[in-house]
Amino acid sequence: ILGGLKVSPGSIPWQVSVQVRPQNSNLPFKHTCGGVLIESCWVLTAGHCIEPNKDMEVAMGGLSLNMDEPTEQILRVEEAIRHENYRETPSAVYNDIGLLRLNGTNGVCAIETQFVKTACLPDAQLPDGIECKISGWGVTEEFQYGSNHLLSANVLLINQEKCMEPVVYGAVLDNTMFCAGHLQGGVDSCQGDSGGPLTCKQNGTSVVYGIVSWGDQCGMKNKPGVYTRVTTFLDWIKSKTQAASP
Ligand code: 4AZ
Repeated sequence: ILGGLKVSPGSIPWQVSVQVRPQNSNLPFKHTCGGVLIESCWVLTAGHCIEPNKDMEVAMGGLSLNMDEPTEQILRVEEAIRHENYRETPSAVYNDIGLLRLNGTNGVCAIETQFVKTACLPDAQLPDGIECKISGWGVTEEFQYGSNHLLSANVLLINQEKCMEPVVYGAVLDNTMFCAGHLQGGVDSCQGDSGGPLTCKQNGTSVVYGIVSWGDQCGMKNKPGVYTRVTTFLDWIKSKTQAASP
């Protein structure tokens, strides 16, 4: 996160750190992406965060990547599902969404506490210009390898036509994505934040409106962050999470 501030305990309780290691190795798990807890046993993330032949786990309820915190819950990923139409081109990533099914018993995986809670899904499009929140442990202006402490920043939803202008992203952008940030640059998501939440208030409740997906570098003028438009994928999310959970 560029232009962000340290998050205080319990203020983004659905934030997840998605961690990986080579399959069947005993190497430590390393933070690779963000994610969002949407059900006790389900984490929403970006499709490009799902790497084949890797063991995955998720850490939630903590703010620091380099300390063991008593509020933290760490769970193994049983199944990683990438969208069937996920596609990467040199200029954009399409259908950049995935789901992680967590290991648990009797349909309980993450336990709800003050520090771990599920996020609500949106049920409608939100207006241009409203302020939303991004968060993650990714690259900052100060730390090229990411931040050890969870950071967050406020960004504005940018009009789709504006973001499809040639000086911004042009026609590589489609309606399954949207832009958010500040066209003058500075405040943005960056590498390592991918898969994490962009939440907005809908009727007073925070909803996961976007998933950090891609962008041309970070914090540059006229190159805002691009987010997977979660409202496009509500039926997909429902079909996967209702089919496999007990
Ligand atoms: C990345 O490389 C990445 N500024 C994530 C977000 C943005 C750019 C790149 C948005 O994962």
